[in-house]
Amino acid sequence: MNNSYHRIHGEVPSHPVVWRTARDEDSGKDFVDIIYEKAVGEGIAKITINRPERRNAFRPQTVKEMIRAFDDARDDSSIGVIILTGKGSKAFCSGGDQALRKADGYVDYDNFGRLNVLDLQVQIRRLPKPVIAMVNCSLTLYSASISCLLDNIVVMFFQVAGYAVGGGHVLHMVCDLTIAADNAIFGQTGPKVGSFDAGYGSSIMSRLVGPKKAREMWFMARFYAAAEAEKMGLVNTVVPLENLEQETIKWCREMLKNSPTALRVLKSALNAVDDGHTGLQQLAGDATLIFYGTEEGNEGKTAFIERRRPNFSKFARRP
Ligand code: S0N
Repeated sequence: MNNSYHRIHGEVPSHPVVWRTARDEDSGKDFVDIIYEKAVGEGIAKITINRPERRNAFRPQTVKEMIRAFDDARDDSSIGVIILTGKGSKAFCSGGDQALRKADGYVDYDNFGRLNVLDLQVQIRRLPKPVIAMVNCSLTLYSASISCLLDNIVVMFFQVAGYAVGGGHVLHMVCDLTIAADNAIFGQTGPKVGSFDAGYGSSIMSRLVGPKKAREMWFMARFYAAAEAEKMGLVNTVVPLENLEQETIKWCREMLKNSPTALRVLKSALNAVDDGHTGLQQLAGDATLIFYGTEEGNEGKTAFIERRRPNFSKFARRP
């Protein structure tokens, strides 16, 4: 990197982050299915799906909690970037909890079927701050003994798998950026387990990897290693597991140095065409927000309050 880049942008700090757990403001209690944290003095929030025994499959409750945490992170003006990840060693998220899938959707406490993950997808897509999927995995140590003439040689090997599959794969695709550990695994399982996401799960994928590859991913329901996912354009970067959070924080800090309004407008602009009227509404809302801050926008409101005619004649009609 050249010197003038550093002069303008400075170094990205590399000190470790201190996480503070945040409570569920709605219930005043701790979250159950997720962990919600904010990095002290950083502008970073982290939402961790906390059902490792189910490979972080989500049930309606999990999704409700994620929606509340994302809402909090949106409303908290000290937060500029949000990380989504999964707890434990085996998965980012394995999609909807298949044990709870009934004829009318996923059912937990109140016996009503829901597909509320669709609301979460829309929320992430429209949230005016960058959301980064941090696709985690970790090492599982297996060992095997091989007898030989002289001795028992213990052969140890690592099997590494952090799954972002099914509805969990869709969640990472909906996020603005994805940073993956080098042995994370990606894929759709729908056609194997009798489900499909024909919404964002199909259209965003097609945008990311192209229509042919998207058909392959859905029709074949294969799994792809992180390196392959990076080649396909599914993820932004792949890093060794031990650097995953550090690298993700580095990306967050780099974005946090930039103009929040620029990031906000760019996010809605990048989504606008694909999201149709709602995409346009988000982008248009950003334009209104910026217009409110101008003297010209303010003149109309001030004139109304002062019970006089607005004077827009002084404002340039720019080419
Ligand atoms: C993730 C996989 C590949 C991990 O394999 P591994 O490491 O061999 O572990 P397992 O032994 O298979 O699993 C360990 C324990 O975790 C449970 N478990 C794993 N995934 C799920 C899950 N999704 N739901 C419930 N339980 C899960 C296992 O049962 C096991 O438990 P124990 O130890 O008690 O036996 C592998 O686990 C895997 O392939 N998992 C299933 C992935 C999958 O098919 N997910 C669902 C795909 N569909 C969706 O996500 C739909 C999403 C959705 O909501 C939606 C959205 C839009 C439109 C429609 C839908 C819709 O629902 O249809």
